[in-house]
Amino acid sequence: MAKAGLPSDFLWGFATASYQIEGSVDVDGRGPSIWDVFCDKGGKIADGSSGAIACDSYRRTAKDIELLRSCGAQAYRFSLSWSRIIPLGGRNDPINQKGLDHYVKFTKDLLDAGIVPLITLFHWDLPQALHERYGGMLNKQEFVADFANYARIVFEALGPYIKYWVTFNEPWCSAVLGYNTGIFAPGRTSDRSKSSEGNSTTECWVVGHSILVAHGAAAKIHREEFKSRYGGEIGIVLNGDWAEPWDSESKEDIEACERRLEFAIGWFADPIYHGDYPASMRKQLGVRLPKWEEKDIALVKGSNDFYGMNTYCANYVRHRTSLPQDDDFEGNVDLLFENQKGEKIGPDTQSAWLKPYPPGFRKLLNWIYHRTGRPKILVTENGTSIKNENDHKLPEILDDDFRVTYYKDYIHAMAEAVAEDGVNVKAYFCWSLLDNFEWADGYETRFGVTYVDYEDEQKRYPKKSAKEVKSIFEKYVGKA
Ligand code: GBH
Repeated sequence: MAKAGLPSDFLWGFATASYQIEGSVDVDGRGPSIWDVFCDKGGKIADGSSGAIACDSYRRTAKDIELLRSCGAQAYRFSLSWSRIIPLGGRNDPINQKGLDHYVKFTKDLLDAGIVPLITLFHWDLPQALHERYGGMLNKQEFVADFANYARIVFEALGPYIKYWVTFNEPWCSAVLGYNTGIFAPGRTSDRSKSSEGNSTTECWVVGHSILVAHGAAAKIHREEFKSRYGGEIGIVLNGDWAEPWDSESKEDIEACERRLEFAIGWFADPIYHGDYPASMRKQLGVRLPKWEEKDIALVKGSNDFYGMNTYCANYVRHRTSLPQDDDFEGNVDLLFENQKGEKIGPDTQSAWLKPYPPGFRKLLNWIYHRTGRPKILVTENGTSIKNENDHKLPEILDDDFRVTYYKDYIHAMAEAVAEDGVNVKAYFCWSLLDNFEWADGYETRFGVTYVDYEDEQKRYPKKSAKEVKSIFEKYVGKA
């Protein structure tokens, strides 16, 4: 039997993101973000909804803190809405003190409740004005300067209270889903049935590059202007799921798995930890992948104090024999849920892409740890939706054994990676504290450990998983 345990200073809690929970989109001077506009276009969100009300968390901060306490959470990861703090987003635009004060108060209230706050500066809700003014993240120079300004304002106001800063959540999603497939805001793509603008072969690579440089710029500001005053650490959060070969005997499929992980994770991790994009990406993308200017890579290389890891599931990966398409972003592979023997990687959930595979978590922790030179890892998101959860009645929904099993198995896999394999994981956040606005899937897909009744004043009902997570961690913490 493999050992399983976590260190005694291990931190665990729950995560959310501003646009998915806050609502109050035109309250206290908030400016619109690209997600407000994207939702309003129509036809983009499964149930035609938006984050206009969401979980009403902007007005229910006290309730959310009470909920966190009742779950025994030690920490809470949340994101800031840039356009609440700077409604137009830019470095020469006015600051909205009310927006900033809201987050200062919330942070202090969390600390008073004994909960460690972890702040994400950017979880996809770019101020709409920056998109309109210069194309947002397509314009590296402007975007980096504006993000740096926003970061500095936030570090100034919240520096004394924050131990862990995340610059960007999942740049892969902003780049690929926002500028290649177009299923996320701002919805740019070459597919003219979805968007009149966009170029899927180039824009995602440009956007990814801008985000990396903006991350590096913010990290430099944090280290040079704030770290000695307030302490704290800064990192980026990358998403990625484990890849198993479709044919475990095939050298090509094993290589395809590696390439898949490089396209998903190495794209961002390699510049930060090694100073350049993966060779497999250079080979496939050629000049479409931006070259590193010296001053930019100097900002990016070495910019992480910790590695923020989001992961949910795994895929079988099969190599392709055809040449890569120009808009391919996956490394010219097929992503499958069954292997050559017809075995499924995991059970269905409400999310088409998500089939739980706990052993993949341990393997991916190892892959990332060794690829990136053994950094401190914080698991900043992990969780699941449940097939047809939304169709059930409240009592059944609250009895979310599927989610409880998911957390048991995933946390166990992590505890093995730590105790058995020596991977340095220091924190873990369940996605999510609340059912919330699940982006293009709207409200029908629920990821919360807490049920939110959208028909009845966003009332919260903790599910079984909300209570179980605490006892799961009690089994492991202090045992490694
Ligand atoms: C996280 O991303 C997000 O950070 C969080 O906001 C979100 O609520 C949570 O997942 C649950 O979805 O639709 O086939 O193009 C997780 C990584 C990568 C998972 C993109 C969904 C879309 C696949 N995501 N993927 S598809």
